[in-house]
Amino acid sequence: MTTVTGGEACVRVLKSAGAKTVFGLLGGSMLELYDALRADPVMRYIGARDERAAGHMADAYARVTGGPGIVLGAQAGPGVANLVTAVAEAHLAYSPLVAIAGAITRKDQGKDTFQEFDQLSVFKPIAKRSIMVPTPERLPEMLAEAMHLAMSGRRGPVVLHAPRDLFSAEIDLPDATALSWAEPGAPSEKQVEKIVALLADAERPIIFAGGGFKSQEGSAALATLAESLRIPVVTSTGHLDVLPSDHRWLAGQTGPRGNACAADLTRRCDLILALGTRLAFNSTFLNHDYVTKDAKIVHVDTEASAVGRYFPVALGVQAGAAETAELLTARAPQLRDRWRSWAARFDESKSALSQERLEEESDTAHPLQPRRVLAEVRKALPRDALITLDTGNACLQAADRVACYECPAMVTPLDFGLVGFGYAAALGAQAAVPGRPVVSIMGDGGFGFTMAELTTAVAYDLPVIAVVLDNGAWGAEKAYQRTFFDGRTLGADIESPAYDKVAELCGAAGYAVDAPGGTQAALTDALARKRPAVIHVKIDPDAINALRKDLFAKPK
Ligand SMILES: Cc1ncc(C[n+]2csc(CCOP(=O)(O)OP(=O)(O)O)c2C)c(N)n1
Ligand SMILES: [Mg+2]
Repeated sequence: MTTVTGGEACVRVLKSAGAKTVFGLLGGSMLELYDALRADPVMRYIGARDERAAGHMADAYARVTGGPGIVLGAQAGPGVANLVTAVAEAHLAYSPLVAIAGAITRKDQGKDTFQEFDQLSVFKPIAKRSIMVPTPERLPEMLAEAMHLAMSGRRGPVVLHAPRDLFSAEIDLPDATALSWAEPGAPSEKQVEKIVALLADAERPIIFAGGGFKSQEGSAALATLAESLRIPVVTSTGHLDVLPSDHRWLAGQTGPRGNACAADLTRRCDLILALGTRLAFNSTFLNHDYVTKDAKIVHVDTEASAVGRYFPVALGVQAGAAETAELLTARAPQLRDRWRSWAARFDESKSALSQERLEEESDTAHPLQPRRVLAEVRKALPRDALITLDTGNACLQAADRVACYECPAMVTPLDFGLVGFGYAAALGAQAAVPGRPVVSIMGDGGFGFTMAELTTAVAYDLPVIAVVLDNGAWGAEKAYQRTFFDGRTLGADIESPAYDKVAELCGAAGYAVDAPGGTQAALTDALARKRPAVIHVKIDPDAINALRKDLFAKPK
């Protein structure tokens, strides 16, 4: 037992959970915690220019390391309010973000005190839990509980509100014990038998893999299963990295944001082995446009309430994806080779797709087409690169065109679909994997949201390379205006500064590109320099298309 301040206690508890990096923006509500962080030889603090960005950084850090990711909303009131967007994003991404939110000193609470708002309530509907620490003694216990809640079952963000006076109070802290979390369970022998029986009956099976595989071990278990069964794998949106992009059995991302080969499989299969995916809106539109009615579904997820939620299932199993893949692999020899003609059909449609992608590499159109730029990104990046995407039309085109090899290698906004996530996320990811190249693909609008974080990249030596695809518009929304309102637009066109010059002003490297070959050359140069960089690429303003045709359909 030692006597420490509340701030010191927080740092000790964070360390006992294995946290090494904390993100935030300075505020007066937890200065003792900052002082303890400063004094600690192991912990790294990364200070952002906006709490929202700090939250995205911690979210991406959590997704890449396996969590938790810690963000400090160090200023009660406005600083904490700025975390709302980041917490909502983490909520829909099931990301174990833990926000320590400063709150008004206990004796002043409820008096409309300076910077007071009902922050406990604001986060209740958008976080897994929003909890207030009542006394100094409970601060370490409740911080440990916040991380435990974030990491257990279906993961998600937790906001721990701590009144300012708790951080300076002296408390007795028991000796630290390492915190640990439950592993997802394996399916029972009986459940494995049932899956095997359904597979044995199937003629056109596929694996529909999701974020449940998102670790190196998960990816390896999935690869072994696909190779053993010799059946194709489609991935859910944002999780293309669950298999290496050159994997023999990978079709790619399916659904509205996916490719034709993967969509063809989900439309024609007769058995879907859905592992570690919620089969959610972004991957399926929750209807049968992309997922055939005729397929039986085996749905395996760690979260029981996700199983069978949107599509009726032939078999639902609450278990981990990797654990299930490992058990099924053992049964594969008795099954494989019965799907040869199905595999041949897959090979054919995959080689057509590969041919298309190959042609994109030599597209010489002017103005530059996003597909050509993305082909150059694909060619320039080494296998250990990690890519983050944003929301928007250019990133939509990137989602299935970039290549990923070492899982986790892709971080995207997932279902909250927010613009202004990707660059900050890249900084958080870079902090998690300092030795790997991290590239953030952004639209011109999205980069504008977070360009102030260029200074964070420089100050904390985070050598992220941003590739900004500038179509002079809020392209994804402009596409809807143009398509559904006879070409009329309002607020769609934007003019951005030369982001390469902005980068240089901030101390990063800048490149301007408007011709074929330029992106690859700039990226190769930036990778060699190992410092923050922005590649501002002018692309065709007309290379945008409306994703959903049903949105503005007139009722019949
Ligand atoms: C925070 C937020 N604001 C607005 C939107 C609506 N929105 C979706 S895509 C998009 C356009 C993004 O523009 P840009 O980053 O330039 O990418 P582009 O679509 O042009 O490739 C907008 C405004 C959103 N999803 N999130
Ligand atoms: Mg744009």
